[in-house]
Amino acid sequence: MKLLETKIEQRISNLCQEITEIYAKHPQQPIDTITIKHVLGGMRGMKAMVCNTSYVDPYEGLFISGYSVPQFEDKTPEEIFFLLCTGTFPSLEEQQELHQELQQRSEVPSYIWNLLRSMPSTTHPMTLFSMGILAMEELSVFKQKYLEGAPKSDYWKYSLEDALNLIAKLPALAAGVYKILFMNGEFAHNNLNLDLAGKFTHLLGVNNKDVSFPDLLRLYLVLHCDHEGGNVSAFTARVVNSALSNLYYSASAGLNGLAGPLHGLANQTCLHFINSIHEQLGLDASLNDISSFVQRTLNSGQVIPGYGHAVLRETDPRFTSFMKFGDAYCSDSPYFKTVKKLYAVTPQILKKFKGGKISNPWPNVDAISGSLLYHYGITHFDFYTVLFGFSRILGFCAQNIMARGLNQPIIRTKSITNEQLKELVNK
Ligand code: NMX
Ligand code: MLT
Repeated sequence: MKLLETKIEQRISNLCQEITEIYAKHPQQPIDTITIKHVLGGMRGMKAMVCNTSYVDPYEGLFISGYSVPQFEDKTPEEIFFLLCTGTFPSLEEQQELHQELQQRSEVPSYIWNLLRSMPSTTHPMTLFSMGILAMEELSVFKQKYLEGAPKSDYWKYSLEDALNLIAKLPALAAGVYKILFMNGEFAHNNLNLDLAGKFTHLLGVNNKDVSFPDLLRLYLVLHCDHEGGNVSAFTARVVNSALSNLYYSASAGLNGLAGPLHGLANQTCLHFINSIHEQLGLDASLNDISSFVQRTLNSGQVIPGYGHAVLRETDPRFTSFMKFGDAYCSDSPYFKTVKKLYAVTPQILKKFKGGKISNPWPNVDAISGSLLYHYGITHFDFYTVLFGFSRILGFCAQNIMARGLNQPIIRTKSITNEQLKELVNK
């Protein structure tokens, strides 16, 4: 892992130098004014942490080290992990080294399978996925080295070790969850010399020989990898890791946040939503009928899954990227067609709903991703968030390697009581 480690070391050194200078000269420079609206409104938009792996622009969406979605959508998850960690795409030699490292670390311990198989068959796939990762905490190199008294300056190296061990096991773990819950529970060989997405496609065992299927899974794992530091799952993973809880604890915690319907679970909810449209209006519903369906859903007090965002104020470029893929390979799919019809009518309805109180009427990544998976035969909707989580672990790992490298302290904010708020406003 020498090449990757050297690049990360250089990046950490550069970032540390920048931060040290900024901090030395401007420790009291205000970044934001914290208002009551921030404190009561989920801290929306409040700039409160540094994250160098990626950035989300409200109108242009995700950037990884300056690269926009169309500039990295054709890469592999391995290249993206390298980019998140180092700020540069890997050379061929660096790619080969990373591939070898992941290849050697891919075996999931057998006790994990026993644990997951012992759970009720009705357990949600995200629960099994998160449990599997948590239960591998036993393997943490960081934990061991910390107990042995490793110096702080080396923490990031042991986080990198944990990250590679964890990421290497994700194809087998995620596919294992799928097989235990939805198939006969028999596993394929895990020692194939394939990239993460290729291995995952093979292990999943979905009977689909379409050559574009691994490409979809590759794209899926690339597009969900990171979304800066403040989203629920990444932030949770950061908070947990800041206590020096190792990456297994931190990734498992992050996944538990991703499992909420306002966050990653929205991809599952979207497919239920489309199914309801198909059940009630048929596969060929008109735009008018779909508009009325959306309006009825809003009137009944429910959210339209896959629409809206805490930061974005335009169509999510990850949605657009999937749309291009769907147009190329899935144009006959009834699910994909309904996604497009929803896109044609929903933003205009959301703009007008309750006097325009919805900040972003445009679709996010979850509005479309599941319709493509369904087309290729992954028809168990409740598995979709596991795929999101698999990808997002790349971001959790990169963010926390960086946080340890920059020696970021334990995260601990300050809360305030109603009494104190009253005192403040009555002053
Ligand atoms: N459908 C109906 N109402 C909505 C929607 C929507 N898609 N989006 C926002 N609102 C409502 C929201 O519930 C809130 O209502 P109230 O004041 O009654 O509580 C109001 O509009 C203002 O919220 P916003 O400021 O627009 O959004 P916020 O930043 O609080 O929340 C989401 C962002 C993403 C949680 C919200 O847009 C939502 O619930 N969307 C649907 C679920 C979804 O697609 N989540 C996935 C997000 C992406 N991801 O992958 O994680
Ligand atoms: C994400 O990818 O994490 C979601 O779009 C949610 C967010 O950024 O808040």
